[in-house]
Amino acid sequence: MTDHSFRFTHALCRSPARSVTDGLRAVDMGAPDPDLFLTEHAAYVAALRATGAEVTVLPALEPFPDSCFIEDPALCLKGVAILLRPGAPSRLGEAAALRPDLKRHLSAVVELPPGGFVDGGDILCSDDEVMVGLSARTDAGGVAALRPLVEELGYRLRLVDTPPEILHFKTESSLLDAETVLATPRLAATGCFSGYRVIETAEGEDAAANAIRFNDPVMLSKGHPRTAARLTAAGFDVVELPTTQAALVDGGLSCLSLRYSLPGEEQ
Ligand code: CIR
Repeated sequence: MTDHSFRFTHALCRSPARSVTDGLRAVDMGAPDPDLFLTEHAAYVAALRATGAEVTVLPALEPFPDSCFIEDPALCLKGVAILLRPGAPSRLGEAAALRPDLKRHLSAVVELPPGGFVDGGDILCSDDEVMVGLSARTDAGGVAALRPLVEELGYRLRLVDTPPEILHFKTESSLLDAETVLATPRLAATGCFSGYRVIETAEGEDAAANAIRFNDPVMLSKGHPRTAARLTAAGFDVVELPTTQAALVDGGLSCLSLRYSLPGEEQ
């Protein structure tokens, strides 16, 4: 298996519910428009499919306004899904709702043992390391419960801090290849990426950091031209996607999919 931190055969997404208008947000800049959200979501799914991956879009879950951010209730590693425990009370039930789908699509599902909370948005994976940022959603008890599960799968776990003003660790970072991350200057300045090459987002373009490398392209939130230019200059193939509606509820590109490969099907 090569480059398994960014080469994926599959992804799971969840259609945004009409109730996304009630999605959690730190600052209210207005509710997202559910129809426009669906349009932007469809463009995202099409971009994932254009890389050759098989993408399943699960039906909307109206009782869970934030459930299109499917990355948060689970972590997929080496074909195994770890069912997490989201740290926001309104999102806790998303994990149980996702369990049957994970059982259907992944080769195995394991449950995070009790003891704390972990959101997938706080987890950045390279080929051999799982970096977990403590945040308002992810606590030390949750990370202690997660550690043996990821070690069992052959990864090291690196515990880092997410600065308090940042929702999730990956709100301001993403993996570009096994040695390179894209991060905001604010997160990079904490020193948490020691051992990695860091490309910083351009000034005023912090939201660009919530990106994904998915097979060949780096998918980047549209409207961040100087960060896009930096990535292109570094040799990455950039695909820009609109995230105007996800941004209104503190979401971005990484939160909208669970990316995985099944054993024996790696690209
Ligand atoms: C929340 O606050 O949970 C959602 N409104 C946004 C979740 C974004 N997910 C992510 O950064 N992984």
